[in-house]
Amino acid sequence: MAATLKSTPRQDGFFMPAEFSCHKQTWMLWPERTDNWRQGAKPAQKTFVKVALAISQFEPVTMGVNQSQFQNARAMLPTHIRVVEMSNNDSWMRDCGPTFVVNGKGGVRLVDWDFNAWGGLEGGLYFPWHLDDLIPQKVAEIESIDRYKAPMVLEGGSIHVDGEGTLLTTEECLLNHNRNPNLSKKDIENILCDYTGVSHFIWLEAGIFNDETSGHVDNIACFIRPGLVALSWTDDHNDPQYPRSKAAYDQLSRAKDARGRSIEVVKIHQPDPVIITPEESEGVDSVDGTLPRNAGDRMAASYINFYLCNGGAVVPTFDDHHDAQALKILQEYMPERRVVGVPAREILLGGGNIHCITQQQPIG
Ligand code: KQY
Repeated sequence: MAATLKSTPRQDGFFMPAEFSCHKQTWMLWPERTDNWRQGAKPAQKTFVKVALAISQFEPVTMGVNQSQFQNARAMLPTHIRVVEMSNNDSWMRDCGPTFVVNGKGGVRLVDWDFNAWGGLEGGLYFPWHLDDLIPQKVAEIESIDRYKAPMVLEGGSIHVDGEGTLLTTEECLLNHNRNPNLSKKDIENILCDYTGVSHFIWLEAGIFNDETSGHVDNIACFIRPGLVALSWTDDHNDPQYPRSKAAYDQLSRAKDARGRSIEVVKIHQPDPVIITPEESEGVDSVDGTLPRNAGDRMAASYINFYLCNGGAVVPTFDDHHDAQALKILQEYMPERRVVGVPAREILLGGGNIHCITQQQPIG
């Protein structure tokens, strides 16, 4: 039985560890909705299988799946990947899933944030989202982990931590009025301190151009280890991404972390603009209340949306001439990991990437 605790992680000595610390397993959710995933979600499902397989070289994977797709997911995934029935509205485990916290003495609990599908009725990406909102509670029950219910809307992809007291985020997302209109920046910082155990914030202005999440940090910048941040970059001063990445670079270069260290920034050049084709657009069902996929729209493609797992890094690739360089630089900066590229256009077509569809459960 998983209890819902009345205290906060901070009061109980729990904090959110960095993604690069040791995991028990990775959680994912199976894609199926035809108003987000083209061609009945079949191409996306094949890509999710590839991502799950890549991760499973490094650690166990559990896939949550709606009842209607249980048999299909079970058949498409190898038997070493656990498949559990878990009703959901879509497959973004990073964002609707829990944030796990640890106490450094073997204890693991989780934080259950409010979820409103990236903006609720003011620019949210689909309606309803009530099943997604229950995912953390279901994970808590399956794993018998006690749960904290946090008093704020937050998606996991909107924060990164270094595990040593620093939290990286963007104003574009966390201060968007469609998440927590009644909370000030200071209120948000206080809740994040209480529920993730951090003590220091690095606020970037904005995320990736055209990112439908309102600028999640996990698409533009992430910690590779304490004091080292990878940043999505472009050398093209005319690209709408340039001022965003330049501002982030300048902010990070000036920033100190919770321990007073300066931040080293490694630039990872973005792929050339990735555009939705007419064929891709036509494969998506049109439904009121769901963000349409229009031919000609530029997607928020970034190599930074990678996932760190035990001894590995699973990185999106785009069949682009920048792919090889991105993988090479990440491998150089993470010699302790094996960097694996997975072609990820099909995930990008749904609005996110590998980091957005995964959630780490740390070892206590
Ligand atoms: O974290 C993400 N990038 C998720 C995007 C959600 C897209 C829903 N269509």
